[in-house]
Amino acid sequence: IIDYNKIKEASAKHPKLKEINYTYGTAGFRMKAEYLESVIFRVGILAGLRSKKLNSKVIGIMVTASHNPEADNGVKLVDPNGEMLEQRWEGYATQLANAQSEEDLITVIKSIVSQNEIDESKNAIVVYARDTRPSGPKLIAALEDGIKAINAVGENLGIKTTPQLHYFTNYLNCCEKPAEGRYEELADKLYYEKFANAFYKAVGDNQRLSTVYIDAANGVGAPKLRELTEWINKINDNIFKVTIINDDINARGKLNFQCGADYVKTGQNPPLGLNLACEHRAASLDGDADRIVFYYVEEDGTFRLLDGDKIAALSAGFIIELVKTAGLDINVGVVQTAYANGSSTAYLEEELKVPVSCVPTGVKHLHHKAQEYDVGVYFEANGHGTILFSSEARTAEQEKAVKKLQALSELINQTVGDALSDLLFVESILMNRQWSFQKWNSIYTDMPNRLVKVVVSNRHIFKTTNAERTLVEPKGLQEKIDKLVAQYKNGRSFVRPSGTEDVVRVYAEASTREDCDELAFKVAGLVY
Ligand code: NG1
Ligand code: ZN
Repeated sequence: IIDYNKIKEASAKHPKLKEINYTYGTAGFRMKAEYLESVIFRVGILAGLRSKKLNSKVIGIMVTASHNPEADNGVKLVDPNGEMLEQRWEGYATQLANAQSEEDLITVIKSIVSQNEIDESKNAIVVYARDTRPSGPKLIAALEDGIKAINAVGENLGIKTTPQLHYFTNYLNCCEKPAEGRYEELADKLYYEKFANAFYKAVGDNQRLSTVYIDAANGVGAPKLRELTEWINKINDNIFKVTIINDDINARGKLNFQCGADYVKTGQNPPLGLNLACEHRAASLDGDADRIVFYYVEEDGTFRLLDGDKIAALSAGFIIELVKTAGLDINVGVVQTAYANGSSTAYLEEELKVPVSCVPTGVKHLHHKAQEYDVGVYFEANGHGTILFSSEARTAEQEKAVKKLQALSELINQTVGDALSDLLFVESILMNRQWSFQKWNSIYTDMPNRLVKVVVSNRHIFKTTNAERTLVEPKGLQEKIDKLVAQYKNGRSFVRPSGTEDVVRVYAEASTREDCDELAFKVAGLVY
């Protein structure tokens, strides 16, 4: 039963900062860590309510701000199947976060209870984890106060990657629950065991590849990848070689600083601390290890990025080939956002002849769309994505190719984009194909592109349509952008407000680097 007085008293210890207006955005709540205490306390309450509503199913909570600076933090909820929180409940999260007083908070809780006909007497259970940010422990303490206030059972998983939390939440709702006190350890063990075994199956006896240098952004990916690699090496110490750099999770100020997937993708250059020789294969994770981008340098020093678009193209190409060999009647589709490089879309549609759809930014949009296919490949250009295999594809009975498909379906973390599982997935395809990074890169040539941030006084006046590729407001701006774009060969540009930062993003592509940079600069000038 819900004890409203207890909630009131507990809430008074985590008062809302009056002047701040919170929104549950693309990736939950995200901002400077010092503004988040009240929000996180209330997220604990919401998770309890959601668990009660879903008949005591386990709800997950992740405390992270991913690739954002170390001083930021954030929180998001994970539904029982390991997917992002249902959209209607995002609205409740926003309402709860913005209730000014303790009385308001109780009113919002009561309205959620009555709108959803929640049975207050149901048990509630939540699991939660955090990344390596220094603000994490304090925020976890506030979260625990919220969980206790609603009389939910909370299991602390300690430090985990975001995808581990998604994976384990799903696991707890379909498999046997561990004994009390064993959750934290099992969330690691089960994850390592599953992906190490699947990797072993997927690589078969193909010839091994060279070491991959991994920039772990000085975040949680470093210790987790190290342990995962140890598990793989226990099965066979010859199939997977990594050297982890930027693995300092204890030094202040290093997380995501001039390193990590976002830094490398946006800057189109290697991270701090990595001396890339031309024969080296390298990759960068982000601060919570759900994004990955690969890269190398040519003999003449040119930097080549193998981003989310290239991962999607590599995966779709291999899967389509397996499906054909097996003679399966399975539809494969790819989901992208407006940030996908124009050349990647052309390659998928014209060379691979696979249907491609474009949806708004944010993994939840891609995930939903990908569920419409038997095999749905989705990656954001920034390296966040995964592949969904429907159960038909998983049970089809056609020998070798099917077995390989089966192994691939086990190797990818289907609850959410996961840098560590994506790394193993890519490695296994490259090993099956015996492809170098150079060969992989050559499947299509990226159009020169640029992504810039523009700080504006109010980003909320920017409204988009057409999967965010067209501005409807401010009036007249899109026409001006169109005019500029028309002046450049293969020009493409669009503008949208960020869902995670207080900026507007401008993206541009054109046939030459000079044209592309000029176009981005000019469009940014229109926005500013
Ligand atoms: P916003 O800030 O809404 O552009 C960014 C990324 C998204 C997604 C979220 C969540 C870009 C251009 N945008 O969103 O793709 O990953 O963060 O982390 O990369
Ligand atoms: Zn991330």
